[in-house]
Amino acid sequence: MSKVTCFKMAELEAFFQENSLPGTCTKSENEAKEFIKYHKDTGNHVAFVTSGGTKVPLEGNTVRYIDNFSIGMRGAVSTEYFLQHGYAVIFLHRGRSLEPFTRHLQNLRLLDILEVNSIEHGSNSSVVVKSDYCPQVLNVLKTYQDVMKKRQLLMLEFNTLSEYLYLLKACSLALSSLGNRALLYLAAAVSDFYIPKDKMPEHKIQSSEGPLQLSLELVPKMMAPLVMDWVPDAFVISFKLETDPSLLISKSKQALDRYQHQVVIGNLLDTRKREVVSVTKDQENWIRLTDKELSLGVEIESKIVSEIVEKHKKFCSHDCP
Ligand code: 9Z3
Repeated sequence: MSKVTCFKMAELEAFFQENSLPGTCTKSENEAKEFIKYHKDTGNHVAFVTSGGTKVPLEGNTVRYIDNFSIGMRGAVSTEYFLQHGYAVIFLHRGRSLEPFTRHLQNLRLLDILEVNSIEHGSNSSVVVKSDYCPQVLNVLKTYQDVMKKRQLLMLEFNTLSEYLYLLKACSLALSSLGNRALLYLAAAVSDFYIPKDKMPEHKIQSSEGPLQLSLELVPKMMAPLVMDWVPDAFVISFKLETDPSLLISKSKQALDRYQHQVVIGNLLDTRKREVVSVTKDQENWIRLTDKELSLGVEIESKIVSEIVEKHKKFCSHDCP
């Protein structure tokens, strides 16, 4: 292990020690371990998809926090396509961001689609979906139940940056037992800045103290330890987000060079739903939706995931000839 990697790991360890975690993280960690063990025994490929933005608290008793734009569409949609390709999926997502399957019902108000079904002369009544909405709900429900019956999907939540980093490490370490059958698809929008616990006020910041000056520290980079130490044999895809088109390719290549993982998917904030660039050590390949595909509702994630699955297959066959 290089000196730089050692240094980055020490930084990350210090971060974990400084930031205490809610008990829900250990529960999620145990669920992930059990899920991975089950799929290790059944011989399945497991995709670990991260999704949504991390929340960075400004106060110990948090009233205010820094957030970002991510709605978790990329991760939720990609999860459905990985499932269709036969992968078992751990979907680590920001609480209340988009989820696979329920995202199709996002435009419906729960209480508007239900009605009470009173049984004549009886005191029992039940709740049913109004007939107008039945086809839409039934379609989603059947696919979801089929996936859950096969134990193909595990949904875990994070809210803060520390929860995300803790679960990223815990799940990665557990996934390493799968060797090259593990695929990590890191689409979450992770903050680069945070306030360390010892520099954070315990209580709500008071406006009576005047204008607020914030000083944020850099979040320790987790890609180096992840690729080199936590899951050295896995197939790893990271995402690079930019707003300046002239930086997209160079920044994506830089990430690939620096961490030596398998794929960087580069995307621009404004065009992320219709084009991305997939960068590997020997090629860069634009993945785009045509106007026709867009109008037909084709999702770019269907193309991204197909390409990734092909690359993962090749990766596995090179490793085990
Ligand atoms: C992405 O680039 C994702 O594609 C988006 C998806 C967050 C743009 P939505 O959730 O958007 O569907 O609304 N994710 C990675 C973003 C990120 O934080 N990347 C870091 C960077 O660019 C590397 S970890 O430096």
